[in-house]
Amino acid sequence: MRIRAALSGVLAAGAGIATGELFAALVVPAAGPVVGVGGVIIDATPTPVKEWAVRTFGTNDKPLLLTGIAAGLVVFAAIVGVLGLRRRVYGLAGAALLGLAGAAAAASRPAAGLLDGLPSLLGGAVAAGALLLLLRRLAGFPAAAPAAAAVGAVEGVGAVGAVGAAGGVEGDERRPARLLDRRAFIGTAAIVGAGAAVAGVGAAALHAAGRSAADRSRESIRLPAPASAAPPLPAGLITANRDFYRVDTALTVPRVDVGGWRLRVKGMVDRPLELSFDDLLSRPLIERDITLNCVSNEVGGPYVGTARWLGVHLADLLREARVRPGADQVVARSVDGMTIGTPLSVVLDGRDAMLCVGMNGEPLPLDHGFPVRMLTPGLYGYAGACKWVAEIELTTFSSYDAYWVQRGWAARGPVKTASRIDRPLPFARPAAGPVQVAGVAWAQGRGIAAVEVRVDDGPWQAATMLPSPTNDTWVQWRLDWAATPGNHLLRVRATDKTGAVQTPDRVTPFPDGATGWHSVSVTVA
Ligand SMILES: Nc1nc2c(c(=O)[nH]1)N[C@H]1C(S)=C(S)[C@@H](COP(=O)(O)O)O[C@H]1N2
Ligand SMILES: [Mo]
Repeated sequence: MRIRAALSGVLAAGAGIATGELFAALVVPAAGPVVGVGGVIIDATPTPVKEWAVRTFGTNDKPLLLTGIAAGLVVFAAIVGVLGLRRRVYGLAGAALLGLAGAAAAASRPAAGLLDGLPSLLGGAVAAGALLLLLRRLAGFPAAAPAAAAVGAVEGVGAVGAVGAAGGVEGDERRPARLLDRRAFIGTAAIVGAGAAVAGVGAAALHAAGRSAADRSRESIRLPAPASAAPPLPAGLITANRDFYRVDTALTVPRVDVGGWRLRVKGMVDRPLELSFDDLLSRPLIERDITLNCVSNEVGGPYVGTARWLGVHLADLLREARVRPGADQVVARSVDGMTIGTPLSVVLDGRDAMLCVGMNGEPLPLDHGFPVRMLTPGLYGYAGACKWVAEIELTTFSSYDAYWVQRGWAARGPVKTASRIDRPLPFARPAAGPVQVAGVAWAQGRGIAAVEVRVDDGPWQAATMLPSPTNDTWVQWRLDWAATPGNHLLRVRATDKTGAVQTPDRVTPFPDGATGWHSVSVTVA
């Protein structure tokens, strides 16, 4: 009996959540209950735990979070089912709690609209109704049945045996009624389960359709040629879009229809602006090869890439908006409520801070901020590269902390000089003789002057650097090493064009970026 009550709880919760998701998909696509709760968890997760999750699970952190939420829900719903069997109000309270928690989560999202709580409230009501229905079926069961019900799959046999053992003639008399009750329960459970499945599949299909609508809107875009083109590309410099790292807090990628998209420039400006996507495309576009990296990247880590970006100069736009004296922070706000603050002085100092519409010859991929993202060469992504941007607000650092700053990260995020060994791989076993050691080094804005490699405790040897188009682009480097048998430790360090040598001091990414030399150990046969 308890197992059935638990199952009732899980089925009812499933039906409620699926209905909520379906309603959300139809009416307020960004406000699904699961994503709302997940978003709240992501935002509330303490920075060290977030760091650990990104380090341990990489881009799988989001599927894992969703799996965790699902597992927690199953346990909660099962308990509510069992309690609800004892007293209906417990069941109702459980369903209400689920609905209200989901609604509160959705309504508290930074980009929430008025209707965002509705899907969860509706879901809570459906869960309550389904639970009452299922529990009513169970109520028809005789009190002595727990042992029989617990037998589960083989209950046809087990139940009769158990009842026979428990009560002889009396058991035999109950059997027909119990079989009917059982059938009624299974029938109701099947209907609730099937309803949940249909609603869930429907919600997923609608989301997929929404995604493909965004894809279509993206595919319809023809990017104009740049007014200021980037120089020809050295081979191997660019990271392909599909290989470009992705770091963001978005559980579902925002799907923006360019037709309705507007960019507002507001706050401490004399002339607030509102621009459509076409307005942006009709401005002179610049094309630049810029390396972007994440402040969360560990020494030697993967969260760095270089792309050929197309977009408009942000400084030009700000000059048109006439920034008022006193403003010192540019806060970009995304369609999903992320805020990223960039020093105004950095945007205006002549570097190519831009609003990007293109990445490697295509409109921005959805994952990388379609239709428009900000990019500030020389700053970590969290401090200058807002994706899915909807608003640019001029304000001050003293009056506003952006999302990551509220969580303890440094308010200004200049990139630190870094270098990485990509070949040989850690613990590789190359043959003795010539081995090519190769990798990348970056110090956007300053540029890289030299890269050196050291084998064990030997001298630092200058690596060869391939041509790199600008100081905002990483350099690719190589060194031919005459490998001798045995275990060896390879280390790399870079020197930027101000003459500063990359520091060996190891610090963690939090709060303003990792430092230290990357090393790789290999065994030469
Ligand atoms: N809207 C939004 N923009 C965002 C983020 C985010 O979570 N949401 N993450 C930032 C961070 S921390 C980084 S490192 C870059 C990563 O950009 P990418 O995913 O295109 O590589 O995006 C930045 N822009
Ligand atoms: Mo980042």
